[in-house]
Amino acid sequence: MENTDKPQYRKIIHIDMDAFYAAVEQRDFPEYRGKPLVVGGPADGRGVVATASYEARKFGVKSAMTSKRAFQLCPHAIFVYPRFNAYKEVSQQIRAIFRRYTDLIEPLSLDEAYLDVTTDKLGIGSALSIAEEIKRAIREELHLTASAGVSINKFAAKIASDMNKPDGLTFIGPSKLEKFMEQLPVEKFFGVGKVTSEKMKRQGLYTGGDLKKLSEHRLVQLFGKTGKFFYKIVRGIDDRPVHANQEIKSISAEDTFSYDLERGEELDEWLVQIAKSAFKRASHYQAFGRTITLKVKFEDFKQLTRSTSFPQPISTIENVLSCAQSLLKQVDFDGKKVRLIGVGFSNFPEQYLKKENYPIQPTLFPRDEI
Ligand code: DCP
Ligand code: MG
Repeated sequence: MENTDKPQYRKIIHIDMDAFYAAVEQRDFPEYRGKPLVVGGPADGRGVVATASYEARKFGVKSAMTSKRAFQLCPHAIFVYPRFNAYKEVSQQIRAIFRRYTDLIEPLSLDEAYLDVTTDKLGIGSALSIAEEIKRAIREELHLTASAGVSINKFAAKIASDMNKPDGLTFIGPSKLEKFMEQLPVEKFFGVGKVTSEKMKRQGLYTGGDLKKLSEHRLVQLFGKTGKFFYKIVRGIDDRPVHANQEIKSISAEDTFSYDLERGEELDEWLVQIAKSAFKRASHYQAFGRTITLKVKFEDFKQLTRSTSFPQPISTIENVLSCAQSLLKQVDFDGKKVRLIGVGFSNFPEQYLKKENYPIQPTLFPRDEI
């Protein structure tokens, strides 16, 4: 007879590929193996690191730092541009592996996904065994490594997958979950950026355990809506389902210029190029939004956005261009030069876009990607 007293936990796996872009490069180009490798923009001071091999990370090279900084830290590293098509292909292959076990897959990017294997297709039953099998398939069939986290909710699975990278497999079982959350530093909680973590520390809140001492009311007072999330998560509760076919909210293109630009012809020309890139991407997915947003980042890194909306989707390049141009006219430059501009579509009509069909980090290297 079934024991109805036993709580029915979900079985959630979070998979994240190790040093993804760099690992694909090292797989495809044996001469890069075992060497510090940086995948990103040019090392001319304006480019950005997408990722670095573990050999390069030893020197402190990290995602999102300037390539110039990476070069200072590790001058003997090999620098290569990303090959998005290769990464997209691997991404489809890992998803095909996931689908052997479940259709409840929520990709977060090309290299990362949640899987709900509460009832898996093959009747394996153990989430840990499934995670092991997936890791093995990725290794044997794709010659790459992934790290997996296994737990009863998305939050814990994601934290777990990061704990023993690379090639890690970490399980946080239900009996350990609350204790685990208590010792977790506040920075690890979803939604806690630098500003919030500073704020928390000023309040003497360093760990999940510290947050747990506060009432839900107090947490909401301090942190708004996210306070509700904190209240639950420190108790090991995260009911967010694994959403297959998740909608994406915007499509955009942006570019950091090789030198900062004043208002004028050159900037206008760039705006046209970037608006065209955004349009091309939207065309690719046959998804035109009713809102166009212009993003401007100034030389002092301050950033602003201006949007305009229409009752119908903006689906011709002429309309996109004229919207973007009139939005740029409305921007007060305050005497500053511009470092980056971006143009994006949002507010899509009913037809939705699946995240899994959308390339990761679409804004990093728009010119290479399209
Ligand atoms: N990426 C990027 N820009 C960033 C972060 C990531 O272009 N700021 C790209 C390159 C990464 C890929 O996304 O290879 C996956 O991101 P991860 O954060 O998972 O990083 P990695 O897979 O490279 O390394 P890790 O082993 O830490 O997961
Ligand atoms: Mg990764």
